[in-house]
Order: sequence, then structure tokens, then C-alpha cells
Amino acid sequence: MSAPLLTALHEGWDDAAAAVTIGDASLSREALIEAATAVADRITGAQRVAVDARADLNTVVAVVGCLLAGVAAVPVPPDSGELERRHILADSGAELWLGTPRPDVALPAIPVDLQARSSTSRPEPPADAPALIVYTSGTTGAPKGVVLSRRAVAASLDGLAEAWQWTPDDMLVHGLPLFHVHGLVLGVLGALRIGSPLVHTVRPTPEAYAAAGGSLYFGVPTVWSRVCAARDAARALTGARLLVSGSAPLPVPVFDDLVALTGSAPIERYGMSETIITVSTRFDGERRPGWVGLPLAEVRTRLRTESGALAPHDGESLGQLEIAGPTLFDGYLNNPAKTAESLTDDGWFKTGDIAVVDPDGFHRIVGRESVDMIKSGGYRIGAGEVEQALLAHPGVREAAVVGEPDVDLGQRIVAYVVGDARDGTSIIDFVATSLSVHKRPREIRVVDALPRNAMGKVQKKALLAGEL
Ligand code: MLC
Ligand code: AMP
Repeated sequence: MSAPLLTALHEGWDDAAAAVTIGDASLSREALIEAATAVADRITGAQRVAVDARADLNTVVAVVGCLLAGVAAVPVPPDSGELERRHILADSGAELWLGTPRPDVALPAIPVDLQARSSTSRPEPPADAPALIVYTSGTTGAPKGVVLSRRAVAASLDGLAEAWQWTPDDMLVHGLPLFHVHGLVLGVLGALRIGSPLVHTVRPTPEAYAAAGGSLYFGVPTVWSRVCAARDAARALTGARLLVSGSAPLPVPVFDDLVALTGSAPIERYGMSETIITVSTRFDGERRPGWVGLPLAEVRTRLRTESGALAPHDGESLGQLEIAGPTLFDGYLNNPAKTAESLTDDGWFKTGDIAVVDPDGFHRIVGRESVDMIKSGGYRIGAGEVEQALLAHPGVREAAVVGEPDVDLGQRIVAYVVGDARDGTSIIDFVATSLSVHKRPREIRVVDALPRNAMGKVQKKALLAGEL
């Protein structure tokens, strides 16, 4: 039989202590496993189940219940607009809705009961069974379901535990959303595999981070930049063992501010929904501003130039980063063509990130290959999905979405539109009815025409350069 994915949850830590706290509510290890077992009892036999992934204990119990039952959990962002939610539910083929019933979700609902208790024992599902299906944006079209196996989740968490010396003595603190790899896989499953108590702050505010008194903190760069701006909050993190940044590039000034205010340099790690976390600086190693470190155990990386050759690891040559190893996804659900496109002939994943690697194996992420893949506040947003949502507006004939540099968010979504619509706010509100909050443009610029090349393709680089 395979070893349990959530090792510490089974073998566990002190039953009386809080294993997971979200906001004001806590569950001990025993209460968590018994409430999750009660969920597992009710979903056994299903293949995939949607989880209303709010920042609360119900989400943790629901996902753990799925993992105990060997049912793939499909986390649904709580703020996803109607179009996005409908797509996730239909594409995933989820059979049940683990959450409060809602009129716009047709699936049979199973509300999570934190007081329920069951001690049914069941065998550990096979390591190659899917653990999660996480929806993430591509450059075009609707989000794709990334199938992550239990083996991939375990491999990435073990690689991180080794690199960070992450142990049950740590107390993990973060306030990231529970429907992406960062907040859910690292931030919840990591704690339950390793056995470090988790304090989730509901939202990742500087004040909540300062008050939590943890030893290990996770944040996206926007969170760390806001922590540094709230200087007392940053100073309160001085005693923490590790402040970890990921999901987007950490600006060097924010890295430097964290050093100045907390007395220690942050750890940076790099990952993707499709590969989980693959590269990181180490607890006992160099932390170099602007660089994300070394491959985790068993992960291999290489750089591919535009000509198709491999680029040398000389600290200067640019190439698209390709990744192989046990943390890779099993493919995009229902989409063998996109899966095949994303892999090389010998099975390496093409990240779409441009990187350099130095002779010591240290990695620096230089940017994205496509301007259509935007990162805003650590969220991955495909320009195409937002453009489709804009084009559904009766007053919008053409739309081009770009990610403009932004000190707080890394990139902010700006939409250029052509059409009769004039009121930017009402266009933004219109997008909000179909997509998640963070996919809404921050700004609408109504223009007479979009810059296009001879083939009719919109020149986004010209838009970003302000050449209009
Ligand atoms: C947001 N708001 C808008 C808006 N966008 N209002 C109008 N128009 C828009 N376009 C609203 C928000 O709802 C919020 O309202 C308020 O404006 C402030 O929004 P904000 O500036 O975006 O801040 P906030 O909501 O605090 O979000 C910042 C953040 C968030 C950093 C907390 O972006 C975040 O949680 N990011 C994490 C993303 C993440 O986990 N990515 C991991 C992907 S996995 P109100 O009313 O709610 O206050 C991955 C792999 C890996 O990448 O390597 O980890
Ligand atoms: P997602 O699929 O939401 O997981 O986003 C993955 C993308 O986030 C990667 O392809 C990178 O572009 C970006 N990313 C993640 N971590 C880092 C990092 N530490 N530095 C720079 N970019 C990052």
C-alpha cells in the first residue's frame, strides 16, 4: 500500500492542539480527520467533486475528504463569475458540489459539516490517482483543468520540505486563496503532510501576518510589497524563520526592504499549476535578489532557444525553461491536444517562461514568452479569456487586453476597446458578471482603432509601449 499523502494528518501531531486555524475557527487533527472522513463517506464512488473553495475550514475539510476517498477535488474560486463557474463545473464533469447549495449550481450539493464525525477506515488511494484538478488560464480561450496526481503533490512538497528544512516545529502562516497551487497545495496540503500547524489569515493583510506569530510565511510579491509598506508589520516578522515569496517575480527593492526591515532575506521559489513548485532557494543556501534558486530534488531543468537548440547554463543565455521530473501534471483534462502542445517529444514541460541559469545551477526568471499571459497580484490571467468576456458586451466590437507594469500588482490588466460603449466602469462591471474579480480590467481605454500588423494581428507590444 502507498504511504499516505497527508502523512502527518494520519500519524499526527498532538490531538488537542489546533492543526488548522482559519480566521477565528480551528480544528484539531482528530476533528479534521473525522469531519473529513464523514465527507469521504458521502462522496465515495464519485470520480470528481467540485469544492466551493472559500477561505474557510469547510474547504480544508472538503478537500481532505476528497483525498481520503480518492476522489479528485475541483476547487472552484468563490468569486468566479457565472461564465467561469459554469465552464469549470461542465468541463470537469464534477458530480457533486461540496458546499452550500446555490441556485446557479445544478449539481447535488453536500454541505460540509464541521461537527460531523466518522472513523470509517479506507485504504490509501494509489499514488497515480488524481488529487486535484486546478483550473488555470492559457493565453487564449477558457481556463484548462490541470490534473495533479497524488504522486506529483507529494514529490513537490517533499522537495520543498527538504530545501526549506520545513518540519513539524514550524507554524505556517498565510492568507492566500484556497483554489490555486500556492494557497492550497503548499499552504494546506503541505502543512498536513509535514505536520506544521497552519494559521490562515483569510486575507493576506500585513496586519494579520504581523499578529500571527508564525515561523514560516507564504506570500505572493504583492503581499510582501504591502508588508514592507506597513513597516511595523514587517518588523513584527523579524523572528520568523522563513518568509517565502512565489507565484510572480519578487521585485529586487521589495527583497531589499524585507532584508532591511526583518533582518533576513526572503526565500524565492518558482512554480506553475502544471509543474507545482520546481525551483527554490534553500534555507541553508544563497538567497540572491532576482533569482529563484536551484531545482528541487529529482527535478531537471533546461533552456531552449528560439532556434530549438539548448542554451548553455552560463548565467547570460536566455531560453524557454523546460522542466522534467515527478512534480509534473498528468495533462489538461479533456484536452489531449493542448497537453501534447505543452510537452516536448521527450516529455519535458514547456513552461512559457524565459529564464537564464548560471553555472552553479541558479535560475532567474526573466519574463513570459507571451504578452498574453498576465500575472496580476500573483494570479495568472489569460488575455484571451478577458477579451472574450469584453466582446460579449453589446457596445464592444474589438478588444485587446494587456498587462501593464504595476508597482503593487506586478502587472495590472488594461483593456483597449473599440465600439460604442463609453463608460469604462460599466464595462468592468459587465466583465465581473462572467469572470472572477481579479480578471476584471482595472482600466478601460476606449480607442478609435487597435494597432494591427499587415496580417490583422493586434500589436500588443505597441499598446504596452504607449504607441497609439
Ligand atoms: C480588484 N478589485 C477591483 C478590481 N480588481 N475592483 C474594481 N475593478 C477591478 N478590476 C477590488 C477587489 O475585489 C478588492 O475589493 C479591492 O479591489 C482591492 O483589490 P486588490 O488591489 O486586488 O487587492 P486584494 O483584493 O487585496 O488582492 C491582492 C492579493 C490578491 C495579493 C491579496 O491578488 C491575492 O490573493 N493574490 C494571490 C494569488 C495567488 O494565490 N496566486 C497563486 C497562483 S498558483 P474588496 O471589496 O474585496 O476589498 C501559482 C504557482 C506558484 O502561481 O508558483 O505559486
Ligand atoms: P500559475 O499557473 O498561476 O501557477 O502561474 C505560473 C507562472 O507564475 C509561472 O509560469 C511564472 O510565470 C510565474 N511565477 C511563479 N513563481 C515565480 C517566481 N518566483 N518568479 C517569477 N515568476 C514566477
